[in-house]
Amino acid sequence: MSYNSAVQEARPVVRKFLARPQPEGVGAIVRRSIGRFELKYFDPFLALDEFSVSAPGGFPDHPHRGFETVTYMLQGAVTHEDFKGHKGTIKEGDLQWMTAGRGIVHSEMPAAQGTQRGLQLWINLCSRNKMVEPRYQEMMSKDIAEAAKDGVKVRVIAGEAMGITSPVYTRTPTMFLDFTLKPGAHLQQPVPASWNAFVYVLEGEGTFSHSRSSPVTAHNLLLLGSGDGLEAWNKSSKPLRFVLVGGEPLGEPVVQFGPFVMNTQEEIDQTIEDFENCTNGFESARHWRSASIRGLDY
Ligand code: FJE
Ligand code: FE
Repeated sequence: MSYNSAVQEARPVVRKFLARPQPEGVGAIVRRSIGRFELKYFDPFLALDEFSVSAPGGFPDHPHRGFETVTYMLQGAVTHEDFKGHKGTIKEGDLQWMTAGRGIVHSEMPAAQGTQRGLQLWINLCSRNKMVEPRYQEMMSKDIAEAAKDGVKVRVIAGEAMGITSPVYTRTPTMFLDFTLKPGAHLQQPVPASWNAFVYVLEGEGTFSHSRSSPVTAHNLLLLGSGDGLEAWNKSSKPLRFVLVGGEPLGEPVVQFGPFVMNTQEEIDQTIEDFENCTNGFESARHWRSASIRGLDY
């Protein structure tokens, strides 16, 4: 092993899942990898959906509490609108990092013709942060820092890679990197040894962990075992695109009821009560309906 290599001990691939399409929301399709029955939780990650949605479908008014949603657009556009009047449209390459904290009610609806595609990652918050004030961090594609070298391009959504650091604040320490490798390219990317990490392949064929392992194609999730980083190769003749996501495990109990994720059943019961009564952060839900529900243009 070379002295100066960025990765001394490549993390092995310990599990591989093909995410199959399933219906979700209204007329939307998601390929869910983390969050489905076989892999309910990969601390601190609650869900990873590769979503596909076209009008008139979408994800109309629904709540969240106790975690963050990260929406990263791959194609098309999605308009989001919440119960406090925060509204916007994210397009291909744009990012919305939403800390739901004590409560968000919002809609996420197609904003362009054709199919909107993207990734939505749910990151758990530790008990201390579950009831923080909601917060948005949004970045347009042009503001997401990129670096390229030796056939490897990275877009740094969160964390640090190839000398670039993202300005996104991660309450639960997280890295989220979008890599594209040209044919023949090789990558070594450090990931803190104590973190959980995974790869999700978006396009092409990748060789991960060992240079002679069998290639992995789109829609596959790879859970990485222990080591200090990822090693990947593009041995194919087409571009390879994947995301590498890592996070510091919280090591706390998780009680989930749909879009509410707390530590105990009592907290979930309280959350359901808060949502029904429009209290403790859900006050604005009482009279709010999104444009999509009111039948307006959105
Ligand atoms: C949700 C069902 C849902 N994956 N990917 C139940 F569909 C949703 C939800 C989403 C979602 C939204 C986008 Cl833009 C992308 C998604 C699930 O909105 F939150 C619950 N509870
Ligand atoms: Fe949502």
